Amino acid sequence: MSIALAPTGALSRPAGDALAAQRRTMLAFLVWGFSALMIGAAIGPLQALNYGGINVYPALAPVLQTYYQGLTIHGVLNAYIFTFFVTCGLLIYLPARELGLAPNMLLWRSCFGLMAAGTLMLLYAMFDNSSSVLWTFYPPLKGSPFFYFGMTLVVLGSLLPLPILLDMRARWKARRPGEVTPLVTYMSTTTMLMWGLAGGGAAIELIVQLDPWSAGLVDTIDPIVGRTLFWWTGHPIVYFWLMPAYVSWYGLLSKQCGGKLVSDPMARLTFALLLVFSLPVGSHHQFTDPGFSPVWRGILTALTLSVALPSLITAFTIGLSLEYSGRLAGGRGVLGWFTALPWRNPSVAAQVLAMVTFIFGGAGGIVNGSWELNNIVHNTTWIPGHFHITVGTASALTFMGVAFWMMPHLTGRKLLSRRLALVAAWLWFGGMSVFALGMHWAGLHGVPRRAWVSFLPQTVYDRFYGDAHFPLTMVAVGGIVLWLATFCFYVVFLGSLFTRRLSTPVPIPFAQAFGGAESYSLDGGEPIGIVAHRHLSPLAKALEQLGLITAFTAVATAAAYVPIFWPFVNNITRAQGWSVW
Ligand code: HAS
Ligand code: HEM
Ligand code: CU
Repeated sequence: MSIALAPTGALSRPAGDALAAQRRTMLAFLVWGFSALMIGAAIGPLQALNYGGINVYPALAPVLQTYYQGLTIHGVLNAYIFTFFVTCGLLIYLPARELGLAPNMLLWRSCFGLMAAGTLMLLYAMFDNSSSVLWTFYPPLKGSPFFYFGMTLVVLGSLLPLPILLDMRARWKARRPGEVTPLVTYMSTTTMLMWGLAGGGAAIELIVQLDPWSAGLVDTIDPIVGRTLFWWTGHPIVYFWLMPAYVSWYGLLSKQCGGKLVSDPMARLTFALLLVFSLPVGSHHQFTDPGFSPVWRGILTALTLSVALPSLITAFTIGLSLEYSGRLAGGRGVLGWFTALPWRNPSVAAQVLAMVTFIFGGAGGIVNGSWELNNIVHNTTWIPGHFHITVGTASALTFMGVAFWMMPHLTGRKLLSRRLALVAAWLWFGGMSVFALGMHWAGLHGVPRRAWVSFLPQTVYDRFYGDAHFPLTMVAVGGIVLWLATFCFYVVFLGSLFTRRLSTPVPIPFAQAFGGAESYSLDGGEPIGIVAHRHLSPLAKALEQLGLITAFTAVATAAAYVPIFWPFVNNITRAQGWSVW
């Protein structure tokens, strides 16, 4: 089946000022998100020094009164605020430009407004030292109402991109009946559908349990119900961090490398599988929690291994796409294609380094997900080791890579320094590799996570953690390198915002694919609408049934959670709040 090319402007192209408004809004999301990371990433190395036995907290007392106050600020700003803002910007801006349609600006700005108000409340609650409840805010640890109400606003705001995307997709489809959704829009919509289902757990936990409890309307709380609701959201959230990075790897990176995406349908399959498998496995964070059946723990292990499958598909599809680009650029031999990639482009370098790191992050995830092995690594520094090479690098370094082309695209100003951007990417990669290896290794020696170990007298520290001296030193060294990386990155990021040097127009690098739908970028970078698929893939067509896939996921999630919640709701626990720091 072949479908004629849409003439330029066949889809309503937004007028110039509407386009400018979209760019400004996208920039606001980017700047807010990266500002959060600036604070969060400044604190991270202090934690790395803590594990290296260096206690800097007494010197910081006016700002950070305890290790746990700093850790809460670090986790919350990095894991929620940074990621949510970048994602809620990108997943609207890119599809809007791909489809050539204007998003519902009121909703998009409301998303920003709600999350920004939530951020301010969280900052207040964390900096006044009332809410050192860590990024998981497990009850019965108790913080101030500002913390929980702020978090509620952030979660609710982060759900608003879903209706915006559904509306844009419906408008596009109404004009192009029978065609498959363009790839970037498809991936973005699937991500938001996943997040729409995932957000339910945290929303219920916050609105039903934590908000009324922190406001003093109820006295007690059920911790295990809270934890289970949290992980209903808290596992899929890791894909809410990862899938936007995949949007860039599948949807843009091949173009940046001078090649093509080798399979459009495989990208769709990955996203559809992530939608289905992300949801039911949340309780693999609770293998050591009491109260639910061992049979379910076994089933969770199997389901967790399934959620790795779409990422394995990604490894091969993206790996082959990169190989194609590298060979086009003259790369020969087994790994010549890899070195032939455009490594001088900081955006490409950052993203490919992020991928390389993710290979190890994924392998560690499979260890975590295996119930027996989880007993060895749970609650040790292995776990933060794992997630700094997943969210802390696969996602964060990819977002930095995206910022390197997107800043000039949005502002019309040059990137302050491509060389310094490259240095930042390599330092992040190098620092994180040393840091994460140290964290994993120390974890195998039993060093606990979330522990203010440097507060201990030297003899006690040596006695408990002497065996792990070398890996813990690696953690501290990695942390210092990461400080340098962060510094270089922000010189580039902030410098590019304020530089006076203008850049030539930077187009959005929408990739073309072999097979499936293709999107072209013309006209100085703004897409002209979509060229429909010439060879309609049966798989791509089947995967258009997003409503059905979402409904199936909802049923599977319910099936997974009913047996877990059942014993909890039949044995209610009533705990008083604790404020320990
Ligand atoms: Fe995880 C804990 C299992 C992926 C984040 N994870 C965490 C926590 C976070 C987190 C934040 O089952 C801790 C939360 C807390 O505070 O307690 N995780 C997994 C599994 C996967 C996984 C099975 N995690 C992620 C991602 C994250 C993330 C992604 C963030 C973005 N994780 C767990 C479990 C726990 C856990 C347990 C609980 C542990 C406990 O006890 O507390 C899988 O999705 C991983 C699949 C990934 C792969 C890798 C594919 C590789 C790719 C790169 C290709 C490279 C190329 C370059 C193309 C199979 C796609 C080519 C170049 C060449 C030279 C060849
Ligand atoms: C926790 C260091 C960047 C997210 C930690 C811990 C360390 C650390 C040592 C473990 C603390 C403990 O368990 O006691 C660093 C360094 C960074 C960095 C040196 C580089 C600048 C990031 C980034 C993200 C991130 C980019 C996410 C985007 C988190 C989260 C926690 C954490 C969610 C868990 C907090 C908790 O346990 O409540 N970080 N980090 N970090 N980090 Fe980072
Ligand atoms: Cu998980």
